[in-house]
Amino acid sequence: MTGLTLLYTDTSPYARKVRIVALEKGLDLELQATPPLGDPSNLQQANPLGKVPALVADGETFYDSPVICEYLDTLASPHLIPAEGQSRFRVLRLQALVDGVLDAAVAMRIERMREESLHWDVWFDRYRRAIMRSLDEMDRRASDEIAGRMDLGAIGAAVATGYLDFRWPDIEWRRGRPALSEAIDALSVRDSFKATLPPDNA
Ligand SMILES: N[C@@H](CCC(=O)N[C@@H](CS)C(=O)NCC(=O)O)C(=O)O
Repeated sequence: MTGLTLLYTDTSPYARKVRIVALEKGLDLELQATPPLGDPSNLQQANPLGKVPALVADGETFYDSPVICEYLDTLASPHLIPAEGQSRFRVLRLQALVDGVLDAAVAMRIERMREESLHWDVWFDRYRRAIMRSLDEMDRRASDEIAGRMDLGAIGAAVATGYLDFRWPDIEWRRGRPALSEAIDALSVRDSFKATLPPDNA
């Protein structure tokens, strides 16, 4: 296999998901720190959307994080996305839910980076409500789809809640969600999760 280079930042939760997948599978990723907001040309060449993560592999580039994870899953065991059947679509559905939580949490952050007179509470509150409903759904699904599992859905759930701890601790995602909280605690002791935590000071 040729080299795998990941354009990433250490604060991007989408990139963290990819890095955890690679670590769990024992795949060696060359990490290339590429802050997207500086519009670096190598990132725009790899991904015209100008977003991280982007993977350069085998003379091809891949984006976005679900596609990169699916690609990595073909390269080595253990497989983190079931090949077929209902279990495959449960994992992909959970990934869609938790990536949606990330999309809303990132959008809330962008919204609050605007100067105060431009804050738009209607959208901010809408994103926040979507996150709350999705966390409730994750809690309902936790015992069947997260607890004791090592697949892309469970990884994504841990990454999404980790990002809320990092950027939006006031959401208190654990409050009233004991099943989700317990399932995430059990996953978080793994080396792959500990090695990819966002920096303290970002
Ligand atoms: N759906 C994408 C989302 C990637 C994304 O939004 N990345 C952010 C960093 S966390 C980014 O690069 N933002 C720069 C921009 O939007 O221009 C994925 O799953 O990879």
